[in-house]
Amino acid sequence: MNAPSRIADRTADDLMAFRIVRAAMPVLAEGLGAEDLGAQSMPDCSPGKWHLAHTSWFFEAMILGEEPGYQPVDPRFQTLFNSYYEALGPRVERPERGLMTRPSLDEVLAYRQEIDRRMANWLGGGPTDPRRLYLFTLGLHHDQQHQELFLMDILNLMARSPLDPAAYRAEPRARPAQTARGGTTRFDGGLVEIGHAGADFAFDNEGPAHRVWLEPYALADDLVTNADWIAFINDDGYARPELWLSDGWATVQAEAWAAPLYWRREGEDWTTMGLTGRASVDPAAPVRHLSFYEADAYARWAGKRLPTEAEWEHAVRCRPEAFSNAFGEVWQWTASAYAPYPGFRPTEGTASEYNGKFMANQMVLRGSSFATPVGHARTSYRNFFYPYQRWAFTGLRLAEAAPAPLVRATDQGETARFRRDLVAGLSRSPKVASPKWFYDAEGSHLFEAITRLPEYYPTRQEAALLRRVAPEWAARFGPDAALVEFGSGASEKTRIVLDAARDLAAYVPIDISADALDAAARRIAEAYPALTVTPLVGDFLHLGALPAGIGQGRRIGFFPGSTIGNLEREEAIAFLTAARGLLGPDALFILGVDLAKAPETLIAAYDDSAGVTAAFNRNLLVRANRELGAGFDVDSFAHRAIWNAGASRMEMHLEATRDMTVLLDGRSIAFRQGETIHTESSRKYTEASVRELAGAAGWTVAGFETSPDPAVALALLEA
Ligand code: SAH
Ligand code: AVI
Repeated sequence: MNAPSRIADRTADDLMAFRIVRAAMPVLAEGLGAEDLGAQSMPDCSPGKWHLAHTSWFFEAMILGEEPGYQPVDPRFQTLFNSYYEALGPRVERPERGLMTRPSLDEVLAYRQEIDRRMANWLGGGPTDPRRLYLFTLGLHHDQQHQELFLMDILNLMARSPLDPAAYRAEPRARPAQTARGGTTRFDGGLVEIGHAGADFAFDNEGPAHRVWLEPYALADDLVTNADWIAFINDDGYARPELWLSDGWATVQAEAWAAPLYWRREGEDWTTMGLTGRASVDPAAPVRHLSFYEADAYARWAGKRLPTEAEWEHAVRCRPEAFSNAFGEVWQWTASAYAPYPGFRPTEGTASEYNGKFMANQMVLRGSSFATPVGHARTSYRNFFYPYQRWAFTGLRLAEAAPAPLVRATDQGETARFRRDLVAGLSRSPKVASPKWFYDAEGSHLFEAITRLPEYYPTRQEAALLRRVAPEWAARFGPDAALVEFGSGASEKTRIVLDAARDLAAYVPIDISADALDAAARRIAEAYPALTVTPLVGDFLHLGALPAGIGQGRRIGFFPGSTIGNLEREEAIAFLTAARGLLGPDALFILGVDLAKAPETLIAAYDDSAGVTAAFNRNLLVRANRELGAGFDVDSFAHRAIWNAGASRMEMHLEATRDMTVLLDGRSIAFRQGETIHTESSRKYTEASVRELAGAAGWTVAGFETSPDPAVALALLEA
């Protein structure tokens, strides 16, 4: 494509984005009268009419006004609609904005239209100056911020009226709130990166990306609810100075706070004011309209604390699916003061006043609210308010310190092994990588997501089969037995065995993925308090000794999930032989295998329609980029799932979609278009091939059970 047509495309996109963003605030104003839009309920709020005008003025002052010979729509608007830009001259101070009976609402709407017309012309000229284009995008995000302020301010105004008026028939929100999950998610912390990096738009205060140290912590999956808040009130939360920061307690006294803003006690019940008028407080809904002081006091009352902004960002970046309403319900107060990140540089020019000059005495909020326009917020987004302010759509999510991990996270040696192994595999022809490197924290989560896919039958089929055979097989374990699981992952199927063998003495999960192992071992220890749980992190192909203190009874090996199918034949035999040695002379071994079947069923299971297996496969490259500093362009590798009938195995490959050279450990590794990295084999067995494999490793097959189609099998082996 030539340069002019690229500019034309960008112009069309920008114009579309401009029209969409600019249409939103007038829609919010529809149905509200000129009186509603002219009044100001308190010094922190602005009249709706002012928001309509100021967001238009922003484009005029920042962009149009810089064009040579530009004639303002009305030069007097400069003073009326400047918010806080010292560089742009005098202005009407915020507490006085409600006095602007002139210009009228109609004149403001006409001003808005005229600015939109002039901006469309400006865009039509195909602007290319990067600084102005940045200011244009900033203007759109600024408009979106004011769309939310518009709603906050209208609500505050309506709440001042004894009539409890409804500003809207339905709450103006893009998406319904998400339902609660009920739990906390734990993070090891360590040295992590936060802040915005990359070419996408972000406000200056979100960067630069930088490293911070986090101690292990846990973050609540859900927001604090109204029911939680009522319990705090009923426990005299607003009357106990020991729960409050000194400034907070002074504010409680001075303002006579006894509940969140807008709450009113009606007999035994509470009502609150929302954009649809006054209504009963919904106990299940996240609590809104809190100051930082209240959020902090509540956290102390609950025996917890607020998360720091780095904890919040790291958690939501790593595990977005773990949290309900991280975005789109209420802004969440953090324990972090709003301060510049190391190396912060304000946007150059007038827009330098946008964020940086407010970096004192305010606290950071993360996420976004129901009133935040879709697409406006990000994981790195930093909202900020003074700690006493509570008219914004604010709430909280609790954090707490977490115990140190049971399992020490991946050591330096592991990274060195990954590097050595990957360099060796990619230096071969054809290129290969070991599937054991799939399983960093993200890879383990992706595998868990695979097990829930409709196409990936093995987990469901094997769990059902295990439920059927476990009682009979567990009867053979005998007293004081220990279950030793290889590649235990989330230890979900383990529960079926543990439930069938209630007198097991110990459980030894072994896995290469420290994060998955730690979380799983913790969950099992909590659910089975009488069981000794001793996790071992490491490669099950290099077995050491079993830990001490795991009982005197039989050792039961457990290797479900057809993970054996990921091993080459010689590896599988060596592994089964070593496991027999490890578990001792009267050991039993439960082995799960996937059986050969129609290629269509297999291919669907390894190339799912949601693309989860593709993400799992590509995660190997993502991990190599992060841990080894490799230079894979991940999007230039396509996921391939192939049935290799001769070897009776599914194969996963990553196929280069173009010729390229990738830097890894100081070497250049060349890829031709169409060349692949063979990342995984999943062997599919028959009863005969299982018997042959077990026999070659010195085991006797004492039982072989098959599930209904799509069929998998479980074998019970005796040493
Ligand atoms: N057993 C579970 C998980 C299977 S996924 C199930 O049946 O659903 C495979 C698991 O084996 C992952 O948790 C992975 O981290 C682990 N794993 C793969 N190769 C390994 C190796 N060489 N040593 C130890 N663990 C390994
Ligand atoms: C863990 N292993 C047995 C899985 C398998 O089926 O080979 C891993 C997997 N690969 C793609 N989907 C799932």
